[in-house]
Amino acid sequence: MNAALTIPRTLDITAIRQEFPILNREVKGRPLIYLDNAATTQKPQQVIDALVSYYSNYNANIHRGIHTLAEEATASFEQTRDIVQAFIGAPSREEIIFTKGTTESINLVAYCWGRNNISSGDEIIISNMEHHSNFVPWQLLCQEKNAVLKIIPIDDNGELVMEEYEKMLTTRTKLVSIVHVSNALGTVNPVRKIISLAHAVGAVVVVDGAQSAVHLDIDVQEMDCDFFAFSAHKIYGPTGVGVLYGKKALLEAMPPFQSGGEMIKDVSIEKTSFNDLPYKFEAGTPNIADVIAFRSAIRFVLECGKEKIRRHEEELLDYAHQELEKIPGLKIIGKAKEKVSVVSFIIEGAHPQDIGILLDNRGIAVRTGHHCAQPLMDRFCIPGTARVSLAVYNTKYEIDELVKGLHKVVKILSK
Ligand code: 7TS
Repeated sequence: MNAALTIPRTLDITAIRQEFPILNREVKGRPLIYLDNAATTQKPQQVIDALVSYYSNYNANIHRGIHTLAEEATASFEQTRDIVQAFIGAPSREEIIFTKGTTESINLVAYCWGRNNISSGDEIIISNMEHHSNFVPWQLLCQEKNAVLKIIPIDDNGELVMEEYEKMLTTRTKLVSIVHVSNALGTVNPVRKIISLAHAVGAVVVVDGAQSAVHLDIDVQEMDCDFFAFSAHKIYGPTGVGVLYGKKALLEAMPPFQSGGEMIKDVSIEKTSFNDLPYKFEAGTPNIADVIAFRSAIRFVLECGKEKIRRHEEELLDYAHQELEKIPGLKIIGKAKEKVSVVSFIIEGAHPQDIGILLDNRGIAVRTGHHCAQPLMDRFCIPGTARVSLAVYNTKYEIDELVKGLHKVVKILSK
């Protein structure tokens, strides 16, 4: 489907970098080296232009006006739904719900599906490497419903222990919610296998695609997940926009998430009937500008070509692994066979936060801390890591600068 949406181009990293205005800025007197892409990616000019164009030319509320601006805004907003549908291979546009991010998408499932389908003694399975947004909603649901939360363990390389997962599945398993790519380790989980095993016991599966949607080809039909959640801001798009894909039959059976305008068909003093999908789950004025600009972000990714981006990032990842391992006292956390774009590490005798501050002094942005995955940090008996996460615009030169910076960090902190 991708080819029909865009014209592919060669991956010229120098030219691509020029499309990201922020990459021209300096931090602490040095050119910015941005290696915190798992937190959020930077935005290309076409995304920024789409935002400005909406507010400059056709700002209007959608789905409710017959005037020209409202029609233009509605058409543009709905075009993003079509492109998202194609981007993840969803069977229909009604299954694409706009939210404000992965967190809200997962919470929507926990509230609307979870509270209607989970009861006392039921079991929910997640893993030890979940981001808190795919951990806490299920923990709270289990507490509320007196259900059981089971955690798939991970091994020392940061891979799921699949035999343990298989043993956990029972007829009481109602839901499995699993991260596709770990934000803290980069591990790519075998979601197809996880899903087919879960379906064999009749469980519904949620896939947290916050980190995978930008790096991997997503085909929700092939994957056969029941729900898939992701955020625009991690795919070169704006903040405040996310997507929940859900299988139509499940979405239709679920009650609304929030209520008010947009989500209704008819309201009388006695009762309210709800709007059709997807609007049943999109109460109130949505984030129109950012949804529209999200389309430009997807276009950017498709123009570059996911496969080409992946090859570039893999090359950088291998190089980063190889060079970082030469640094005395540095240990990489997360060495799964299948991993993308993330290197988490600790350095003996150095607090991750100090590593982050010293790198920032050299204009290098990395994330430090528990990465909203405290149960994972507990598993490795560490308070946190420093994390480098890569995107299409990163270069070998930047890895070299990072390595130089880390050698300095080791020198300073070992004094
Ligand atoms: N799931 C995963 C796997 C994530 O990496 C994140 C955000 C979320 C869910 C939540 O996404 P949001 O857009 O709703 O916030 N991860 C990170 C990170 O690694 N650093 O900052 C945010």
